[in-house]
Amino acid sequence: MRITALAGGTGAAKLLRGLAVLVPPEQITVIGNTGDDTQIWGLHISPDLDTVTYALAGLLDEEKGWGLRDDTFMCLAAMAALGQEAWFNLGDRDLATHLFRTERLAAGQSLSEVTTAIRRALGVRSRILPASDAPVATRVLTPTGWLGFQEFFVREKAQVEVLDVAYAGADQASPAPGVLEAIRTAVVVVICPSNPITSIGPILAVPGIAEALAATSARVLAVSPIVGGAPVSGPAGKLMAAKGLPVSAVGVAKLYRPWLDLLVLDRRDERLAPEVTALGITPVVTGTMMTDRGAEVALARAALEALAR
Ligand code: FO1
Repeated sequence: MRITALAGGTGAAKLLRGLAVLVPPEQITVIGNTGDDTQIWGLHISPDLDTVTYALAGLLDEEKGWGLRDDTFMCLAAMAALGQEAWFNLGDRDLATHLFRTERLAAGQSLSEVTTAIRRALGVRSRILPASDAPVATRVLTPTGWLGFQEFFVREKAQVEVLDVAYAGADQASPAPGVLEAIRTAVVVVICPSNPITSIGPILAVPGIAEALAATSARVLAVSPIVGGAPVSGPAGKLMAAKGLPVSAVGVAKLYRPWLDLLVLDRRDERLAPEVTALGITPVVTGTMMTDRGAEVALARAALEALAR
């Protein structure tokens, strides 16, 4: 059972943790979002790659959904005292990951190589690949101009109007080594319940990836991150609306329609199943709220069972 998963941050990390209980972790390849990557204090931060890595390593701060459990923030406080920007909460132990990544990148390694080194050092057996080794930066257009994703999401707390979203650099980017092959040779492809516009969107914006999803013989299943007309977490609703999509599981189905076979919807959205079917996609109705480890495994099992039917 070779599984390839397209993943953003927290929601993806939970489903991947569930999958890794049911399938040998070596058989899972994660294609991670780098549209959220940013530079803070000269360091290269890859929040979604780190969230997935930390979750699969059993180190994720569960309450926040990002960063390392039991981390401290003394460096952040010291930087604030020096008058540096301190709106992005980098933990002291988390900093080691960013120092390591930044140094290796500066020495000429690719983001894929560094990501592999980090996940191996943390004992993660699943492969984690950035969608591209080239920068693809999610930019958000607000009434006062373009913001980087983290400026929008963390600094502005997503509380500004969104007019448009762009993926800077995507045109010139190419898939990281192994990405297209992982989609082509998978038995199943899982699109995690991540923000369709700012987590999955930057992956799909890399030339060749959407085409590979359309061409693969694998069955492609997505889990809707929109439940009952609102995102389970984060600003996905606002961003989908800015892209002219209905903020519902049907909006997700429309976006992924060119290559999607099955869409997992929450029980609360059961009434949308006929609309999903009408789009040529098989709806799978189950509980999708991953409130504990048991629920993560149950959702992963429901997805795998639907794929096997
Ligand atoms: N998210 C926040 O809401 N506030 C933060 O201060 C913050 C810091 C942070 C540091 C390292 C890291 O890997 C992730 C961090 N995140 C933070 C999460 C991140 O901004 C988002 O979860 C993702 O980019 C969205 O998927």
